[in-house]
Amino acid sequence: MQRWFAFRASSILALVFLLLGCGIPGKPGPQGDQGERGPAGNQGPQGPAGPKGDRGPAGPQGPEGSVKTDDVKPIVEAAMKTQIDALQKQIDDLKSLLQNRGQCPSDMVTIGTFCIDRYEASVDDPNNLGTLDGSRTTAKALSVEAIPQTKISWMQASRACSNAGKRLCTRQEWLLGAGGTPSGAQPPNPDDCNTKASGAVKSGSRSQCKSGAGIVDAIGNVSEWVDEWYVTGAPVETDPAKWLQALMIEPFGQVAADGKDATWNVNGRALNDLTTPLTPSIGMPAVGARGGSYLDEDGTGLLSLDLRYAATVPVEHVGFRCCRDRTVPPSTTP
Ligand SMILES: [Ca+2]
Repeated sequence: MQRWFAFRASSILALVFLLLGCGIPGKPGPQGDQGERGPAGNQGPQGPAGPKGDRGPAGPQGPEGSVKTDDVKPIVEAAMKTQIDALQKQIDDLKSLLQNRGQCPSDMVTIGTFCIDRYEASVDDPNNLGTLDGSRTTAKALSVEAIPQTKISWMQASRACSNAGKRLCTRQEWLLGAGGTPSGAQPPNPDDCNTKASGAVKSGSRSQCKSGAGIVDAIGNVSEWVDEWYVTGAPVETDPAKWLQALMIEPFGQVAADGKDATWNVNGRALNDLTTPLTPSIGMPAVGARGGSYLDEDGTGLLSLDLRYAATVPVEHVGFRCCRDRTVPPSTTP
């Protein structure tokens, strides 16, 4: 009896599944396809297979393939050459920096701790002298064999030197650079310093006009702005109508070795413009211009000093020359 009920129950259960037309879904396997459910019992057809299990995890990375040495060699060699070339360039640059440290360029002369321009200064573009106070001066000073720049104020000249990585020479530097320049005959021979002419000549064109250090045209040609200021005090002549005459006293004193170097206005007032009538300004400090010019004949010389002009006045016969420290390379190369 009991066996009969068991048989009937299993038969009924098989019949139900058969009528429903489906199998019992299996559990999604953790990896790979799920196996089919086994038969429900000894009797009845097997149900359909359950749904496919989730996709299993990705397998581990396969072993790296082998590459031939000949294929890689040119690539490695090219990369190494690029690196070696870059390092070599850095080494060469450092060597050059060390070798040139403190050396003056060929357009300057070495004197002790500083460099001084070999030639009276020109500028790269005379149209860029800017304002007389130098605030808009973009011209760059050059030390070249050329007609030197004149009609440039002390402030503009200072800025032009600065634009070239230099500065106006100090009094000491200018005098050390100019020392030993022969004054030459008067009137000058063609190779002597240009101390008498209608205008400036090309700097470097007078072969005898060279100093002991090797700079040229320190005496004559164009007088040169130097980094020195003077409060010139009261004029010799107190009558304003005679101030210009007072300013023009030359020589003011017998100060030169040859007793001829002229000094202008060492005890007077400075001109802050050149409009006529000339009116020296009371209390206006004067900037120094040294060496004398093509106008000054015997008045030129190592100790010739012109103190008639304020720092913002451009003068027809006054130019400049630049210096710089030896240990500081120029920030720009002309
Ligand atoms: Ca000169």
